[in-house]
Amino acid sequence: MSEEALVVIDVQNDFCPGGALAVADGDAIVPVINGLIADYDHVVLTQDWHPDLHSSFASFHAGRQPFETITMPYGEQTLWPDHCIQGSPGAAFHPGLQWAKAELIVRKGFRPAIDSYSAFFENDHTTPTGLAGYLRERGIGQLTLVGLATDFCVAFSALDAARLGFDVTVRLDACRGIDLGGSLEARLGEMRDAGVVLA
Ligand code: VGL
Ligand code: ZN
Repeated sequence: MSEEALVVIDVQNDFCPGGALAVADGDAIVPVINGLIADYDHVVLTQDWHPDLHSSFASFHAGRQPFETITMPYGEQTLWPDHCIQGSPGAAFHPGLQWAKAELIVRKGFRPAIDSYSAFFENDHTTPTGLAGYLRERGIGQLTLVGLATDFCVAFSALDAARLGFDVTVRLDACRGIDLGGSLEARLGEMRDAGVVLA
């Protein structure tokens, strides 16, 4: 039997109330996640980690507003308010998150020209972050995903993990979504179809 890991996606100040890209109730999951962190032998965190002037920021594109969609060389890209800038307070983990036990922190979205929702691949779906190799080398085959946002970074991480052959559970009580134009229902359906267990 392979090892299990908890993967905590982007529980950062900018995705919590008061942050630059606040997810409604985003901070409500922190106590639930702390309980899970205590229970798991292996904990991995991800951290959205953009340079300023990142191409996923609406401010980078003249005349564009946050939450509009544009076409990038790698496909469709939603534009966001400036968020999770490297080293800024908004990019820090929520102060209540008990993350000290984490064995690995995966940073993503640091290439200026491409966004990265998934913990496994950038938004071109081909540039790897290295996480799959790390988990495989450590004999970890079962993943429980929690965090923010359900319909973006959690969902794309879960879909990639399932495609890569990991057993994947998403704990919905420890996630919150953004829900842009029906994105939450769409991603939940895709996750179910991909064999992700929604708990
Ligand atoms: C995320 C939008 C932009 C997320 C990150 O963590 O779900 N969403 N960057
Ligand atoms: Zn981002």
